This record gives sequence, structure tokens and C-alpha cells, in this order.
Amino acid sequence: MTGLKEKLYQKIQEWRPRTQRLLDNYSDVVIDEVTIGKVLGGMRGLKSLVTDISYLDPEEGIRYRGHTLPELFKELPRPKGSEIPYVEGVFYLLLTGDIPTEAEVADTLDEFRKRRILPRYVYEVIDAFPCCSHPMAIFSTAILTMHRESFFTRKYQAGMNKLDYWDPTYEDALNLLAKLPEIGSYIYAKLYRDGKRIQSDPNLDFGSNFARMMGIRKPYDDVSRMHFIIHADHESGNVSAHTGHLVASSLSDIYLAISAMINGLAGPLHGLANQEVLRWLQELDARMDGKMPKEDELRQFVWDTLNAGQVIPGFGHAVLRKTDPRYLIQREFSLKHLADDHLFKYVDMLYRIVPDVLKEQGKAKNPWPNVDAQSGVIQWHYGVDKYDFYTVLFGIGRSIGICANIIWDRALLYPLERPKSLTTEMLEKKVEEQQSRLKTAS
Ligand code: CMX
Repeated sequence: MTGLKEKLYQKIQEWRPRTQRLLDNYSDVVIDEVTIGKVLGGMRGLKSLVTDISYLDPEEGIRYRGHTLPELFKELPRPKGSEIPYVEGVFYLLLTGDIPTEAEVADTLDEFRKRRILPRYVYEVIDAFPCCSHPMAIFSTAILTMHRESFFTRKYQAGMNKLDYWDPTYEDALNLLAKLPEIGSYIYAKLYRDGKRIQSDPNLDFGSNFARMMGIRKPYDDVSRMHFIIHADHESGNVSAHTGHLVASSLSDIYLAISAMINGLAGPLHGLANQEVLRWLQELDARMDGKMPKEDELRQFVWDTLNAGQVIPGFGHAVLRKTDPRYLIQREFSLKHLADDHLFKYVDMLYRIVPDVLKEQGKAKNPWPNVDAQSGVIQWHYGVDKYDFYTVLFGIGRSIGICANIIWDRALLYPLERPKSLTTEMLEKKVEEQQSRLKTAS
């Protein structure tokens, strides 16, 4: 076993009794109440999932294994001369719960490096896509195509002890993650650079290699690491994480589960919001004919969007009730590196104007910006101006957290997910029952 895998195995052995004890002795302890509002409201806020990889506090934002993102940006090892830590170090942390040493990161880099070569048929599948296909559809399919490589599926078919499920899942997860920069950058090359592929360099880390294959100079390697790290995980209830977990719970392999989660991420209320922000900013740019809007012009533009029955992309969140720290990290980077970029100036103005407009409208529970309000503008600044591609970048990052989650799902033997549904008539009956109980009591 390699260092990372061995460490993971130790952690699994230590953790299993905790889960078993809860199941054996405390299965009946109540942790939340299921109301009609929650059932009809998309289960918003219903505490019904468990993950130890990350936790999202509504006020504070995300913590990976107990660490805030700003803490991690300070604590994790980084490549020489870079502002942003190694992506591989974040994967190590998500998987084991420990901040890796330089040596442990080097070992993890090696794990990724030896698995990065993409089978030829994946390029062919990407090449075969009809024109005008969305990059997320291509991305999901490219991942799905590799289902045939799954160790888990092969071992399962040969007969495997449940306690060993995590092991081939770990192998599949690393094999897939190591290939994602190549898949993403090839989709970009195919769609927007006449298929001109730039070879990866085995000596580079995940983020630097991605920047190289995208053909973009420094500090785009830092931009890539930052992007992948801040998008890696957001606990388990969001659509992408939940889809990954749900699909994997039927013992579908990592390729099937990650391809499915990418499809969930591709919706405009979730990951696609980053492309929507850029589309919306382009509309603003066209309306202003490239000039900076005055505050009242921008306010009007925001109201026009709301009055047209549309959402303001990049604002609001189902859980967060404050400005997303992932937004603030990118804002800090932008103030340092792209303060004069005119699209960033729009974003900066929107940061000051949109929350007041949303508060005045009085619908959104959280009027503050989320991660997607800022990420596309940074990409645009460094030349990635095909905004259809942005959610692929989100997907590469998100896969890191979801793979870590699925490995642990298998390690802790989390079962097939299978909630129970009711009919509307049954809900109405519950209401009647409750009302007649209240009447009798009064
Ligand atoms: N603009 C306009 N209206 C908004 C809004 C926004 N940015 N955010 C919320 N609202 C509206 C909702 O549409 C809802 O309206 P209805 O009552 O008419 O249905 C109302 O405010 C209450 O919604 P909420 O409880 O505050 O938010 P939800 O949990 O239902 O939805 C989210 C959360 C993210 C889908 C929503 O804020 C939104 O649509 N934002 C814009 C899209 C976006 O940026 N998505 C990315 C989120 C981060 C990510 O997953 O990547």
C-alpha cells in the first residue's frame, strides 16, 4: 500500500466503531423533524445526511475537515513560488482528515502522476460529439465512457467482502481524478482551439498541468489550484454531492456516480450559475456599450432582470446566510491581480448593489453573493472567454470532494439510499388529522 492509502486504511479502522456504536445503540435518537414544508420545499435544511469530509455553517461558510478555506490556504504545502496550495494536498486532507506534510504531498503527487494517462478512446468519444454540444454533456460522457476501467465493478463481480469495498473504490477514484485535468483541457482544445492538444508534463502538479494544457501562463496555475480547491466540497446536501452519493449508494462505480453528479452540477441553479453570471455581465456590457455604468443604471439592470421573472445569477444560497467565503477568496485574488479589469469592476459594483436590491424585493433568504458570482470573471481575465466551459472547471474541483465522500461511504458501509414518498392526498390527510387533534384538545 502507498502512504496515502495506508493512512486512509488506519483512519477507516479507527472510524468504523464510531459509526457502528451509533447504529447499534442510538438509532432511535431524533435529530430533526420532517414537516410538510420540508417535504414540499425540496427538503431544504432537513438534517438527513452524514459526511465527515466537510461541514457548511450558514454564517461561516464551508470547513474542510474542520478547517476554514482561509486557514487551509495558509496551512497546506504549496509549490515553490506559488500563492495557492497543491490540489493534491487538499485531496489528502479530505480523505484522511490530516494536513499533509511536504513528503506526504509529494507521495500523493506521485499517486496522481502515474495515473494521469487518458485512454485513447476517451479522446475519440470527445471528438465524436456533434457540434454545439455543451461541454458539460461531453465531460459527463467522457467520464462515463471509462466505466469499463472500474476495478470496483470487476472485483464486485468476482466476489468481494463488503469490508473491502473502499479499496477498489479508492483505486477508481484516484484513477479518475488524475485524468480530469486532461479531459477538461482536451474538451476545451477540441471546442475552442481547433483540437490542438498540449501534452501534459508528468513533473507538474494537478493545477500547473491543467494551466499548461490550457496553454495559459502564470499565474493561471494558481488560478486553477484556487478554483479546484474552493469548489472541492460543500457538504452532502447540494445537488452534485447528493447525486454522487445517491448513485454510488447502489454500488454503482465512481465513473457512473461522478458522471451523474456532473449532470446535476450542469443546472443553472447550481454549477451552471457561473456561466450564467458571465452571460448576464455580457448583456450588461452590451447595454452599456463597454462604458462603466452609474450606480442607478446598474440598479435598474438588476431590477429589470428580477422584473423579467429571472434570478440574479451568483447571488443567494440554499444554506449560506452570509457572503460566501469562496467569493471573498476570489475577490481578494481579483483585487490583487485584476483590479483594473472592466468586468471585475462590474462584479465589484454588483457586490455593493445587488444585496440591497434583493433585500428590497424581499424574496431571497440570502441576498449575498455566492462562489459563482466571481469565478467566471477571473477565467475571462486570463483568456478563458468561452463561458460555456466554466462549469467543467467547477466539475473538476467538485469531483475531488465527491470522490473522497464516496470512498468513505464505502468504508463505513453506508447503505442504499431509499427514502419513502407519500401522495398529496396522504399529506392532506395528515393535516386533517392534526387539525382534528387540535380541536379535540381545545
Ligand atoms: N435572484 C432572484 N431571486 C432569488 C435569488 C436570486 N439570486 N435567490 C433566491 N431568490 C428567490 C427564489 O427564486 C425564491 O423565489 P420564489 O419564492 O418565487 O420561488 C425565493 O427567493 C426564496 O428562495 P431562497 O429560499 O432564498 O433560495 P433557495 O434555497 O430556494 O435557492 C438558489 C437557492 C441558489 C437556487 C437561489 O438563491 C438562486 O436561484 N440563486 C441564483 C442562481 C445561483 O447563483 N446559483 C448558484 C448557487 C451556488 C451553487 O450551487 O453553485
